[in-house]
Amino acid sequence: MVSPPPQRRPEAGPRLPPAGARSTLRTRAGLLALDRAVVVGVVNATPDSFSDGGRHLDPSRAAAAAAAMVAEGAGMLDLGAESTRPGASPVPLDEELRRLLPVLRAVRAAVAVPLSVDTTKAEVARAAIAEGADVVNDVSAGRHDPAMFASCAAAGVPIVLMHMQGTPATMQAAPRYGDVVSEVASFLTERARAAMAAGIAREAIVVDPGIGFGKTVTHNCRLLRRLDALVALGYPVLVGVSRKSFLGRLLGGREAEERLFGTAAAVALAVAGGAKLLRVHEVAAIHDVVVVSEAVLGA
Ligand code: HH2
Repeated sequence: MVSPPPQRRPEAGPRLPPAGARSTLRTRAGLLALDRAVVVGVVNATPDSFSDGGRHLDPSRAAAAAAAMVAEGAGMLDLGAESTRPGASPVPLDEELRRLLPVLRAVRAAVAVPLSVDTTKAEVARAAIAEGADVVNDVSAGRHDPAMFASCAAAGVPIVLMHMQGTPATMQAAPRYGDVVSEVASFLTERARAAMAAGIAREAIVVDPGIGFGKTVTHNCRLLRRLDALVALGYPVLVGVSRKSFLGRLLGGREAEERLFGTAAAVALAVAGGAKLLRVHEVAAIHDVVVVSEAVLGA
């Protein structure tokens, strides 16, 4: 079992959490402290993810990668078996389970940190929870499968509710908003209410602006700039900027694996804006970014 190295985190000075932020997330693996931002390492059991497709399909390789991410400072890992990249087509239930469960079992045996499962299907969420997943990360915010909220409520696991305009197949065609920040905030408020109406506890809800999901470069930058408006909703905020194409566009067409510095800049600003969970591929580098950002914010 690999646990994060506590000695890599210097003591931060006194810092009040932003208004409305909660400082823990209750998972079956115990309380995940969010007084400091947590790096969430991405383990994609997909052949076609835009940045790490195919790398973690093999369970023993995925477990080794997961253990390495925890040793580098990841406080949580996110496992997914359905690509949500722009233009991706949906994966059938049995194929998603066939890819995910062997990887999840191997990763669960290798690390002690909370594991989230990136899925929009209640049946996949239930199977993953039975195999030791602690959190559900639903990029459809419970809209794809009407049974999702009830499944999470019954199992008592937290859920990440992410904003997306459209579906992965169509979302980048012509994203359009009046005011992207207030529309995303209203959407997340409404989905959180629906989750609570289905029995999910308030302290088991995380919200996410869905960077890159039906958004232009300007929309993504605006959401990062105004993250305070989402933090003010009162739920921990997760942000996934890692290697995303808006960074490539801002950086003259850089490929996914050449977007680390761009990712680092966006993560530092997301932490400054109050993000508590940072979903990333390159854990060691981004852990350093988070530690330094928080030290400056706490000074
Ligand atoms: N981004 C991706 C996938 N899942 N979940 C949340 N909550 N927030 C995100 O921003 C987010 C997410 C896309 O990144 P990646 O996993 O690298 O690609 P793919 O979906 O192709 O597997």
